[in-house]
Amino acid sequence: MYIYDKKTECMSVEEKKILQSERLKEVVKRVYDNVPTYRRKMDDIKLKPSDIRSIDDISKLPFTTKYDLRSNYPFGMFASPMKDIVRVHASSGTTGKLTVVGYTQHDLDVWAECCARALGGVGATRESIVHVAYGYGLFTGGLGMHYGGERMGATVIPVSSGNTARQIMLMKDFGADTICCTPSYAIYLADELKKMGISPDELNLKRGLFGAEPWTDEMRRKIEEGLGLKAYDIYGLSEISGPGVACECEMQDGPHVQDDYFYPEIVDVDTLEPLPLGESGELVFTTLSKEGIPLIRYRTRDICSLRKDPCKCGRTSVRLARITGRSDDMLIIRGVNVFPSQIESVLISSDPRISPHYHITVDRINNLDTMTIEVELDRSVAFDEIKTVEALTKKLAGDIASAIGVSANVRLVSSGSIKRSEGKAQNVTDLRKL
Ligand code: DLL
Repeated sequence: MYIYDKKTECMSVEEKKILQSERLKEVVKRVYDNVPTYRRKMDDIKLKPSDIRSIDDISKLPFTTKYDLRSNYPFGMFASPMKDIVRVHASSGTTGKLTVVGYTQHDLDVWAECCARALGGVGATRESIVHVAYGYGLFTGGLGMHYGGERMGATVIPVSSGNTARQIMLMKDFGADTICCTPSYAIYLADELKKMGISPDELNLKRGLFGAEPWTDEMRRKIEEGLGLKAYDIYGLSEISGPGVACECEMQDGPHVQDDYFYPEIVDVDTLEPLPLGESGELVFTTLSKEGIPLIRYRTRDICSLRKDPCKCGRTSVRLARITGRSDDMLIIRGVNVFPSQIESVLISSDPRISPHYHITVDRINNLDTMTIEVELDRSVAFDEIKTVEALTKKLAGDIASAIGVSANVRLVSSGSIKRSEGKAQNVTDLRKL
């Protein structure tokens, strides 16, 4: 059962450094001995596990990227034999293939502990009823918060995403005091409540843990008002474990990184040199205790900065500033990660009458992300063949939805009508104000 682990969460900086150093040494040895990619990367720079003596040596280690995971698809980066892997999750890759991660029982235990810490840090207790409306499945949101809730002894409602009217009925009837979902879904829920003439007072919600996509303080205010709760930011990524890598405490002043398990760095996007505290750059994580797929200096592509100023809650962990963007072209649409290259792959394979020229426009309408994909028809198809265009549009929309896991409005346009760029292709216009 989880009880606020003050001893660990409020550990002195010196103690934390000793713990991080010990764990780093172990994890480096583990990947060197078990993962050929890491052995090769370290051999290439003539680095031996014994050269890593403390956490201060971390910058000597090579980086890991999504490309490493992709080129070792599906299980080639695992550091444990498959008999010890008890769960697999996955997130979007840059192509049709997913980015796959594996967990040993120890990894699941640590992950549940991190999510329990996140829930406990915002005031949930074993008396709480936790409504988990993140998707369950390969996405880590649902199961991550689910096991976190159970770990703390709360009552978990594994409702998953979708069917908003039913979600509202269940929240009312079961009296959930804690909700976990994406911030955009929280806003949508608030709007639906209003439409149904239900006041937030008729629900028992006290707090919500919102993440999986970027959001703003303005959205926080809207959610708090619309659902009658306190809204907290929770951050994570499947490569590092899932939700709970970092989470705000009741002070609502930036997510605390669980830095006894995940060591954060900020590096310059171009030079990859570590940046001084407070400067904005790419967030990099090293997993300090993972067995299934330990990652060394994993480049998250998220842009943010770190803070070490003391938090009023007493936790001593490093905090994240809000994520302000990405250093790659990944889009997050209604909580689902989408790479334009995934859409490109569909265009190439879907139908020869469709050309690979496209433009994506992302917007937020009535608080819901929308994605419109304009695609040029091949020159061989006359744009006025209405039946053909309709059938192709339907097929392409279906192919895209099944490839990326989120629906898009597809508009076929005549050949040559999408503006060609002279330099780097400008395939995406994001009109959301985040
Ligand atoms: O989104 C895990 C998660 C689930 C986090 C539920 C929080 C709550 P992935 O699908 O692998 O994992 O996507 C990870 O989502 O690199 C960020 O770009 C983005 N992201 C996650 N949380 C936040 C947040 C889950 N609080 C990617 N703020 C990350 C901004 C976030 N971006």
